[in-house]
Amino acid sequence: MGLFAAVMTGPGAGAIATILLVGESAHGVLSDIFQPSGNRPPIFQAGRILLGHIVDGDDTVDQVTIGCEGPGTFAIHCHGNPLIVERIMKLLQGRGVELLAAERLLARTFAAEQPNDSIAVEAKLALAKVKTLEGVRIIASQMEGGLSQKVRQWSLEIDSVAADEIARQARQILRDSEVARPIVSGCTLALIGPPNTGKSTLLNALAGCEKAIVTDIEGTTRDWVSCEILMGPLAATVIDTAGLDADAVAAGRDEIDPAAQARSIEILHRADLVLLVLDLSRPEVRIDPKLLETLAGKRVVTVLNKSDLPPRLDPAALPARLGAPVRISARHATDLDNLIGAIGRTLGVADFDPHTPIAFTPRQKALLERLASAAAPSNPAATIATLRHGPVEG
Ligand SMILES: Nc1nc2c(ncn2[C@@H]2O[C@H](COP(=O)(O)OP(=O)(O)OP(=O)(O)O)[C@@H](O)[C@H]2O)c(=O)[nH]1
Ligand SMILES: [Mg+2]
Repeated sequence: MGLFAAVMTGPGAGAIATILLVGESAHGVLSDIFQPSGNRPPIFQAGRILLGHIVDGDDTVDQVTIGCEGPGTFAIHCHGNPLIVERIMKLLQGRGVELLAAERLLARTFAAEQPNDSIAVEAKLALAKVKTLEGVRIIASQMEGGLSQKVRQWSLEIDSVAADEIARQARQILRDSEVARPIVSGCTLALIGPPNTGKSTLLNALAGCEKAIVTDIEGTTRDWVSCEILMGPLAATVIDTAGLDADAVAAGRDEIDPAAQARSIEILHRADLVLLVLDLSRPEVRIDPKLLETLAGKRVVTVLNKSDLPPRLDPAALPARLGAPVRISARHATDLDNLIGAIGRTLGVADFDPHTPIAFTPRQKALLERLASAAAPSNPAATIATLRHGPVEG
């Protein structure tokens, strides 16, 4: 193994920054550029923390602490000014250290620690990017159990289990991965509906701040506004869109911008789930039949807003395919928990068992798709071995 370093802390200024230096001869490099406090020679022994200065010849670069994390692994904690960090990195580079992105260095070190379990390595790398605490639980459980355990089991039983059975299990894992995706990586929810039903008010209520402009004028929202919101176990990017009003567009009414409406439809297509927001206080339902067709292939939660006003809409008059609606008052933030519960149920994330095997990287997904495919080779052993030991993309 060579000598590698990466900045492990995020970009920009901070109180401290951490540079990880890895390699068998890393202590030799440090002996060159690190002057310990107290003028005693440093002992680079695993478990020790050293205080001193990084020096460039006679020039002092910064006061640092160095954590000796293991043989050949050192965490240099310096001050978080990016100029200081860059200078230390250049000093290391000048001594033959290869500079890497943090993720690549971690991928290498994790793979060296666990050369026989690529899934565990991928889980360690993925943990830094998971969007929710529930998602952390799911990914952490894949290291020993979950997908890692399932692939170990397949390797052991490869001679006694039919390829068809492995294909069936792989298809189930891919389905479960889709259910877990909103918890692990987040999902997109689109607020769609006729003008003035309270879509922007609902975005603000869910976000807990005034993200979108609210007025009683139809067509207030023209461009979309989005906000990242944690909702129970899932992380959602909620997108508020311009109200959809086909009649107004057909009549050329100026307040409803056709371009804004086209964008709303585009967002609807891309969303994992649509919140169809209707006004409970108005007798008529202004849903364009074309919109209903578009919604047919989507997961939809119908929201009857303005429940604080006398109800004038008959829910029985709603098209059956819209399912059971949820009543809320976005203005008063009433019954939002019911709405979040309905979203969770529609996405299937409520009560997701964190130990369920899931694919959480494109590499795993591609290999599982190969196992799941009807055209898979009759002996899936090679694909299973690649899942278990194949190179990790860092
Ligand atoms: N009484 C009551 N009024 C509400 C509620 N939610 C929204 N409103 C009002 O309804 C009007 C329209 O609200 P918006 O949030 O701008 O509606 P919108 O669907 O975003 O409208 P467009 O952007 O034009 O499509 C405003 O006057 C809001 O204050 C509610 O729960 N109860
Ligand atoms: Mg709006």
